[in-house]
Amino acid sequence: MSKGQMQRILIKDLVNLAGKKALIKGWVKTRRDHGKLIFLDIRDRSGVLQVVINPKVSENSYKVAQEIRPEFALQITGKVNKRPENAIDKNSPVGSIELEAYDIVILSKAEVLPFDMGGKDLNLELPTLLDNRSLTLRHPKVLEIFRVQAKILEGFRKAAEDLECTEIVVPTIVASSTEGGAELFSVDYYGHKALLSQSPQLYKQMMVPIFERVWTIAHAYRAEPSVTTRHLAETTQMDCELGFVEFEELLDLLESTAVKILKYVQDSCIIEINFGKIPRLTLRQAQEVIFKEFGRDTRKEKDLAPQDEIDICKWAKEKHGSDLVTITHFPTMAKPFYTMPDPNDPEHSLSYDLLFRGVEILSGSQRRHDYNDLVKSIKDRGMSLKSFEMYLMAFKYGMPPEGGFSFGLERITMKLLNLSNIREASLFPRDMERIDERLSTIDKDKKTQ
Ligand code: AMO
Repeated sequence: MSKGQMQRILIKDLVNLAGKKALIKGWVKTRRDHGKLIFLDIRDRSGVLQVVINPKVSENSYKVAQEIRPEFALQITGKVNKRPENAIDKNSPVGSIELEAYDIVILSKAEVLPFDMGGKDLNLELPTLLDNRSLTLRHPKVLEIFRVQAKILEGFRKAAEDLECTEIVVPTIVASSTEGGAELFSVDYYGHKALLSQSPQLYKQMMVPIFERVWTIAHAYRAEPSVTTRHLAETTQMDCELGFVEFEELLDLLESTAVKILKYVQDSCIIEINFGKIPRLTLRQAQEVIFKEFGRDTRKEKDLAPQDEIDICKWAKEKHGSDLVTITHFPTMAKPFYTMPDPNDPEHSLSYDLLFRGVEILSGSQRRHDYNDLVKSIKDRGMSLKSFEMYLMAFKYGMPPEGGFSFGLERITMKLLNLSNIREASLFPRDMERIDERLSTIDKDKKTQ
């Protein structure tokens, strides 16, 4: 910055500067022409401010403004004025002031937008919203989703630090499946077959004898075979793994961690959450509730179906005033090989899911920590021991009783904001039909690159 040039002031900091001169930088959200006056709503990282361009104040600014369209990036110098009482925007923190422009510098031009972005809501169909993601993310309603998401990440990090977990970073190119199932993406790895990781699971477990308690935020890849409103092909998991901790304590810790994250978000954004005492039900008990309260007999099922999760959450809210409910003891054979069976009922496992407003947002378990038991479990599932040699080594040498859990970031975001589709809760969502561009429109050459 050359000597004598004014310093940029953020929009949020202008409120107390009425009568003073200020320089702001930002993007044009909307432009309105009223007779000889031009009004611009300018957005920077801190807020949105009305700027008035009056040819009587600055003829040059008025001339420059002629070509200004939405999304132009501008530097504007002007005088901060109090707005007349009847023009105060009560919904904006800077709604009591506006900037009267003396000088406008165009920092970057923008082409004519493909659709109107100036409205309070962005009324676009989901595919259009995603086709134009780098642009639609700029709309205040859309970017707010990711401000909330940033708070969830921050809240998780703080909660994990409170648990005295050490942060780790783990690979996503792996040799074996962790979660079982067929939902795997394969990668040509120098001529060898590798996979994209379904979860940081094996690495976080291997780190227990090193740090005792660890956390990570990791990408997880699931080749989901169908299109749903709550599955992504690439998702973000927020994981913890803790040594010398067993089932009951794990339940306490996962619930208190969830409450900490949600409270942290609630304190920084205006979101209402019901924090009654979180009810805990075994899968069987949950199925009984669904049978008794909702008249559907799911008692032979090995898991909760989407409608079951909705019903159980409805029950938890009505009977316990809680938006959260914990379900435990899923059938051992329906869970991954590392899940510890309940010693009192080995057909069922020391596993848990946390449901929030009708959707599972977390799952986890106490793990099998005995080497021989783990080997048997891998064999029982018809999996090859060869791909687990390094993992198993960690269990040969003093793995304590341990367990952990994993939150789905986009699921929490979706449910906190009552979004109808998880794709809205991912900056650049991947699904069966899309890697940024719709796959049907990517030509074949590009597909095989
Ligand atoms: P799980 O497979 O249940 O468990 O995943 C944990 C959490 O991640 C989220 N999630 C997803 N979100 C969007 N799209 C998907 N396709 C998707 N898959 C999972 C969910 C889910 O609750 N290793 C274990 C966790 C553990 O035991 O610690 C695991 O991955 O919110």
